[in-house]
Amino acid sequence: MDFELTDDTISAIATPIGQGGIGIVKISGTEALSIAKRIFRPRKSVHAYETHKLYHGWIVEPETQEVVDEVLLSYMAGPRTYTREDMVEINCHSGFMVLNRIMEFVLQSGARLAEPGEFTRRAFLNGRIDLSQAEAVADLIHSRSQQSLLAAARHLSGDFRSQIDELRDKLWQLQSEIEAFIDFGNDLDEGEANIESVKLLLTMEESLIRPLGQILACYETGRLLREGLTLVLVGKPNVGKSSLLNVLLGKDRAIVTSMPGTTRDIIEDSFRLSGVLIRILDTAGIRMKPDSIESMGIQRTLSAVAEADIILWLMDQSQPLSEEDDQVFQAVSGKSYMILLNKCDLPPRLSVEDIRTRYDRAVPVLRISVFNRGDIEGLQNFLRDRFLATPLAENRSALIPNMRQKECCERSLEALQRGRKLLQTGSYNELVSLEIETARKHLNAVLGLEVDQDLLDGIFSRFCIGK
Ligand SMILES: Nc1nc2c(ncn2[C@@H]2O[C@H](COP(=O)(O)OP(=O)(O)OP(=O)(O)O)[C@@H](O)[C@H]2O)c(=O)[nH]1
Ligand SMILES: [Mg+2]
Repeated sequence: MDFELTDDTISAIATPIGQGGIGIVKISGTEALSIAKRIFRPRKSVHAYETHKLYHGWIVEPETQEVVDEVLLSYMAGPRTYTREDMVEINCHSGFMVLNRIMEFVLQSGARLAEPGEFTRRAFLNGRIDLSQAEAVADLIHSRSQQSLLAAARHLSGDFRSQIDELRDKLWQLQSEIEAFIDFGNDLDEGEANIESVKLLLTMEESLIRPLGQILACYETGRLLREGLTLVLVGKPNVGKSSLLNVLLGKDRAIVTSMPGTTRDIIEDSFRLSGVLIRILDTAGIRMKPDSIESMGIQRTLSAVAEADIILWLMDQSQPLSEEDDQVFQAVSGKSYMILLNKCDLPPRLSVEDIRTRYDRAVPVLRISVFNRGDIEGLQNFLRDRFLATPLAENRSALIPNMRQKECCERSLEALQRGRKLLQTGSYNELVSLEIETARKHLNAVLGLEVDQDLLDGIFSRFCIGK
């Protein structure tokens, strides 16, 4: 790695600006303490600042010594700090004016305003954390669900790094075995050589290809936990879509009337189920001869269906099936959907059997009435079991790679698969070794051992200033 480590001292406001209780200004770098001394007047005079101690006092204008705020200042000498550099944190009163004035003094006294993520970037460049941990800091900040928070926290703890480190060790081992095989292979007779290459293939499969495959499998589910799921309500007009939206949200979000065609545009909101964010879209009812506004709404319904993770197709069990249901079927078929047979409090004119015969023998059908609390809880449990009770969601210990890490793992796996093919043909063992080398490079990139400056810029630009 040959990234330039700048040795200037950086500073930023680390808390959101607003009328909060406290605000924090962070300073990191060799000049941190001397800058702080220029603008801080301690309550009791301090002979020499001790590391990891808190000091009570005032921030003063460096020139005029005018008091700006009463603060607590902490001094932490490197390397036992977030960035591994000397750090000072000023806990002051929050508020736009106060924070900005303190920041101004710090900059006047010789610090530079930090770029977004620069503190974490320094932690990475100084070797305190690897890239997967640095990314976890950003993920932690951006987490929208409890699971993704947990996943990010586990990355931050370095568990993912140990998993990748283990694979890197195994790759080393495999590579040296393959090189030995290349060097001494000619001394072996054909039978021995075969046994040797089968052994290598097995090691490759068991200790590398399979575990990498498992990491990749975690990605998809991880993405859902990280970003949440999109649930779309569809059906012909008047079947109770907006009523269901309202009960799931626990508020009157959409207008409900007994007139078909009430909802004309997509209504979007979100709620949580088992800590996972569910984005819910209520749509315009699909019908045969819509007026022009309605048909625009129906177009939007179709695009919502296209981006859905879960489709709930509502039907009114007090009405027989109609051509309009056929149209809904056209919109959802080929997708993963389930049917809710609503209005079960009314006399039935439609059975589960009717639906299965007409559309899909295997589709899950749940009978509900939006007005019945128990039915709604039943639906929530059903959704939880079907979509959120994945081994990953339950097994909090699973590690979820982010997209960049997934791509590195994918490339590593591809190289291994090419290597396996070559090894099977038995003729180009030198090339196998090259592929293993490629696989190793990509695994290194997961941890940031081999990444370029642009990539780092991309990663750290996701951070906010002060992190
Ligand atoms: N009896 C009974 N009526 C229901 C039930 N669910 C909804 N309704 C009624 O059905 C009518 C239509 O409900 P909405 O929620 O507006 O239906 P929608 O599918 O959103 O209709 P559009 O927006 O026109 O497509 C309203 O009068 C609701 O009160 C139910 O489970 N039982
Ligand atoms: Mg509606």
